[in-house]
Amino acid sequence: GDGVPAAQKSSWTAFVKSIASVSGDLSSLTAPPFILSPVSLTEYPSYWCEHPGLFAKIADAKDDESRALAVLNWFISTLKGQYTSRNESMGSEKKPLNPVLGELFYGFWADKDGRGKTSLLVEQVSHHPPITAYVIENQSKGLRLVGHNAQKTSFSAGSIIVKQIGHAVLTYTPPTGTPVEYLLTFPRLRIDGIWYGSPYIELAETSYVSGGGFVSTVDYKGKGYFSGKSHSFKATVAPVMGTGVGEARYTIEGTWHTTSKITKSSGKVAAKGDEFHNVESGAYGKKEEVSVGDVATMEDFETRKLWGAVAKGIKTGDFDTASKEKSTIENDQRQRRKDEQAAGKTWPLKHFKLVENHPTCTSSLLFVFFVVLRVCFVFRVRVNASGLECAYTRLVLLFISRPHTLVPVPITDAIFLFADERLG
Ligand code: 0T9
Repeated sequence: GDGVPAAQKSSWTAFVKSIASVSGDLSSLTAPPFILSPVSLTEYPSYWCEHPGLFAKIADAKDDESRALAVLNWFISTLKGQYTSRNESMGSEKKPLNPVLGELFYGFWADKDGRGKTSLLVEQVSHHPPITAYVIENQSKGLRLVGHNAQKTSFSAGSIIVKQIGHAVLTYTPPTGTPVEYLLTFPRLRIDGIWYGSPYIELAETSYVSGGGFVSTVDYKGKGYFSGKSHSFKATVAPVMGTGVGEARYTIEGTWHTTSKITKSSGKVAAKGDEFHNVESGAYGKKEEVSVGDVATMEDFETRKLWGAVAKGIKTGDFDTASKEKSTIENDQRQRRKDEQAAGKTWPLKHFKLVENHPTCTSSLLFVFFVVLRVCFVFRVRVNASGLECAYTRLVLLFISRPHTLVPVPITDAIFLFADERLG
């Protein structure tokens, strides 16, 4: 294919064949050098905040309805970075470095224009399958995002299909009053262009943002649907309680890597025809990559230090060194696991604990409750009870984010004490 260097054609073919035969977890497959990225998957959560101003704006919203739109706006504005930035910086989607257990990544976005400082903390909480947990917090605005990501991959009609496992919860704690939680789920990915050696991501199916009295439903389509353009989406924002329950109050259409518009509105916050998001102008225009500390002061398990030599090899085309250094890390990991097993111990995570059967997902009573609420929602029956909606949000987990048995939760609320000390 086009994207494959002549000398790597046969190893690419072999790699693609192995993708087709391995299902579930592709992270441990050995890929030809041209497709390797020097960036570890632990750095990916920083995509959530490359528009720190838009994140902060969630706190400035005047009411629930504008806040629901602000959350959706921030969410949509992260998609370009999450899913197209490797194509932009490296010419195609690339295979990230597969994080080791306990790998750590810390960063921040400095305070600017009154938006407050935003901090990021990431820990790899599982190696096989890879699970990445993270917290992003803007304390001055009362905003905190806690999430974890894992993937299940399969191969279909020449494309890699990636089902995202996990979810994130955004909590907004107002200066007075009770916190509001938004549950975010993630879209399905189709990685196309594999045969040509120039992979790129198209999003598919549906993701949700649910909380604060509203649920936003985002449908993703590629070429040939909605508008015929790739990276298209159509989102609706509907109240989950009270007047107009289940009816779309706003409909938004566009392409997530460029712009979108309000195409229907019966609400007061935005009118039909209004621009919803525009990644090319104003506040959206410039993404701000996360700031990290000096590698020289990092601990051994911090991403940029741990993978420093491998990344350098990949960047400079010195793949012998890259693969030698990678083997050193992998052998060290194998030895650690052996030693732990012999000692009857497991690796102690630093910032998260894995909670079995997350309390939000177990109670069968709550399950029944959820079904009742869901029926009310679908049939637009008005329910007016405080607290119900919060329960609804949490219980959406049951249906759409397919929670697994182990969910990483931060060990402490003051989770950034350590990281902030590190970063100064
Ligand atoms: C969470 C994101 C995720 C991680 C990556 C599928 C993928 C690993 C997971 C889902 C982020 O919020 C968003 C963006 C990109 C996703 C990656 C794209 C990708 O290709 C990898 C997988 C594991 C591969 O490396 C497949 C092999 C490779 C040859 C294709 C380029």
